Amino acid sequence: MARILITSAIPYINGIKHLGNLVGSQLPADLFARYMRGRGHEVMFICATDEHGTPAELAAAKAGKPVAEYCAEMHDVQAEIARGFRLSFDHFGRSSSQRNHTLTQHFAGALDKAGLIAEVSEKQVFSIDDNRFLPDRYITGTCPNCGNTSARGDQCEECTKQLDPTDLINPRSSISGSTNLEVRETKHLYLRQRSLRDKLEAWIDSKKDWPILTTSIAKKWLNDGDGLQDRGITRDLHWGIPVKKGDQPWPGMEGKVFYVWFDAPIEYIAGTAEWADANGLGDEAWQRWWRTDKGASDVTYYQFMGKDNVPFHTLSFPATILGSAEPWKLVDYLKSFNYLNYDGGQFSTSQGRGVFMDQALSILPADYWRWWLLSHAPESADSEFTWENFQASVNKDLADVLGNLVSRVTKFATAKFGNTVPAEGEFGPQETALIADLGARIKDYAALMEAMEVRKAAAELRAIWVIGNEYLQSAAPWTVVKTDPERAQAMVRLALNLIRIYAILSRPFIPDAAATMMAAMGSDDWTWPEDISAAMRALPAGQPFAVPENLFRKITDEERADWQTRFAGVRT
Ligand code: B3M
Ligand code: ZN
Repeated sequence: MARILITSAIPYINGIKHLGNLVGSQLPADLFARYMRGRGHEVMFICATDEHGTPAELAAAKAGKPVAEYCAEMHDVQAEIARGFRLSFDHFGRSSSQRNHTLTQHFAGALDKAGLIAEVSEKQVFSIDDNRFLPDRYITGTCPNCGNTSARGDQCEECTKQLDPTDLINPRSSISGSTNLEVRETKHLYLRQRSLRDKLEAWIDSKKDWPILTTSIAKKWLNDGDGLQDRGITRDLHWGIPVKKGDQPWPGMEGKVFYVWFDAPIEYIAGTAEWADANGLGDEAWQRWWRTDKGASDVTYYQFMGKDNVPFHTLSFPATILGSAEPWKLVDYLKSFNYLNYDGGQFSTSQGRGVFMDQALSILPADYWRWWLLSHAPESADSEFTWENFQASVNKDLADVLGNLVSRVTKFATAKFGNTVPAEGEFGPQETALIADLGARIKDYAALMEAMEVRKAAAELRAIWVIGNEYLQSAAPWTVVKTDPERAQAMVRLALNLIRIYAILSRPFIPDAAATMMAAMGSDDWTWPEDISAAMRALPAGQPFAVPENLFRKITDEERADWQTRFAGVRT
């Protein structure tokens, strides 16, 4: 049994995520966590809300709520939706937790002790009317690159150029709109990442098995232009983690907070501590996942995220960990994703374009979405959601291939032999061939799941469903029963066992349908079918089974057209 630590990028608190966000981080992380648990490994799967920074403050202001209250409410909203999608986090934490405050301040202190923090005086825009500095999104103006008149201080959304607030032409406050601004000196802490460059490069080079998408982004940031830059890790904001050295004040840094991207990845660790607290466990319970001096040296750590988050996880966060010179666990494998596009364009949170997680669940259960998203995960390239494609996948893969097999077998068996697993007859050459084929395919499927080849694993799972259908088609128990009912009983017994095995294999993708199938077979034995021949005989003769409710329904053309128009515009 291995010990597997899994984290998904933690979603920003401001608003509900769209399906593109989901498939790029939380959902594939959940798939992997469920698979690893299914194989009997010890898994710790952590996610959280990312609650600091200007997006949170501005969204709270827009909602007319104190930021702490806004975050608490939005955390609950996101947690509820995560449950709706059956995301099986061991803990869904909050980056604003006391645990994260303490750990973030601890890391800053350790980095300072290691000589890796520089205090830098820099010029920043100050709003006289608002009586505050205007970092990042607090300032709006004209993009010097493309002329967009509503570019924000950190980035222009039109041309995607990264900006500094002082780059903007005709700047104004995003809070009051005031143009009564001046540039003032302010002091900030910088993490001296440049001095960690060689260490980071050696570490990245040692990761031979990482996906190309991950290493190419890491290398680009390591070597592009002037190479790795030192990075400001503090901000002049009210909401965030107060700047301290451990539990000591930091002279000159009063009233400042850490930058959101400094504390957010530390929440992976803090979230595990929150898990321990929530379960009444002591510090050793979470430290054995994170401290190599406290048992974490036998942990394998996997991260999941969209490609835009890769630089922060291959350079910035490792710089924090390596720079601390303390025995914290570094990531072992970083799985990153391209973007999912929406019906000829992009998903966009700011423009409300696409399908958002709450909307998706309001029209169909989680399994339908999970299956489509995972079987079309944007791995080697960007991929695209279209309603036609969604309808076709659901109707073919889930309703025709899997759902139909389950209902046909259980209905036929009940009609001919009653509600228990029939006892008569032996498996013949056809069954032996199916069992051999299945055994080989399950091995392939397991290898793909272990390699986190999400799309290929989905395709293999579908192929496993298909061979069951092909077997039934050619064995034709509904014909055989007329001349040789004993043979037909053996076929039905095999098919019922197949349903149980499909439940086990499919569970990481479609957990609700899997639970229904398992319950219908009157079993609760989720043991992985390592010995396929034994697994095909697992349901004892005479065991009661049931005909499950329709596992998957088809999406009609009318529904598809309706959803297509409903989600074509902008979310209000
Ligand atoms: N919250 C960005 C995002 O939601 C950011 C990820 C943090 S991971 C530590 O895509
Ligand atoms: Zn621009």
